[in-house]
Amino acid sequence: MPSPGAEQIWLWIGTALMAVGTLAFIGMGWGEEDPEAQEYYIITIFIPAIAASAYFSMAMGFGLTELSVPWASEALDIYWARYADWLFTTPLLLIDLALLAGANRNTISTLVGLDVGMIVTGLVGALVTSSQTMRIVWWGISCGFFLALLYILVSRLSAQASTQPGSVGALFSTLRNVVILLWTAYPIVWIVGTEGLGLIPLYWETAVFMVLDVLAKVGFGFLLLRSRSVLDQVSSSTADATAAD
Ligand code: RET
Repeated sequence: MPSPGAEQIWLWIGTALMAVGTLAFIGMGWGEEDPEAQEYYIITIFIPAIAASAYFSMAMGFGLTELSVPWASEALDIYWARYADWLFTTPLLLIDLALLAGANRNTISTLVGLDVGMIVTGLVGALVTSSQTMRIVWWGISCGFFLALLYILVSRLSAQASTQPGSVGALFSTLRNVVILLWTAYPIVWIVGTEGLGLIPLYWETAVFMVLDVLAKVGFGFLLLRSRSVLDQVSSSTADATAAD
């Protein structure tokens, strides 16, 4: 098993911050009795909990593989555990947003399907060793899924959110914008980092991914869960909608 290099420090910091985020969200949800609001806590607690495990595995060198590639003399260090983390956590983040928007099952399935497509094709890109061009082709395919996902976020999901009460709609818009901004950084870091063109070294790439992951998971979760009164409104509006059915 390859062992991590100097970038390990960022992986340990990531493990610690994700663990603190998990405990903080558990604390924030303690005593919540409303099952509709509990749903947000359950989803949002799992996000940093999964990431903490993934970061721990990467810090231990378990989530790391070394690929020998024909175009470079040195082996390529690939942290595949990132993709295992993202495969579960990015759909959970989208489900949080979709619940806030009051989205229907079809919209949720479309978002999750596109997201899984994005992560799995990104993983293929990270593992391909035939040529650097092929890696970039897979990056392009993954970006295609990502663009379709962004389109659904700004079109259908936003339209559905506009039917929610004012403060719920406002919280949705904030979180949607946070997602669009932070998530767009990932394909950029990937392509300039060691997976793609190798313009930035693994040490800095690991640092940037760690900061992005903490903001996109713990930052997002704080914005969502601190608004307990807003979450209560979503639940009452969902209850009204159910009653009206
Ligand atoms: C990859 C591969 C290259 C193309 C694209 C990617 C997108 C990744 C994204 C990841 C988001 C992760 C989050 C994690 C934790 O909170 C897979 C890098 C488009 C958008 C939000």
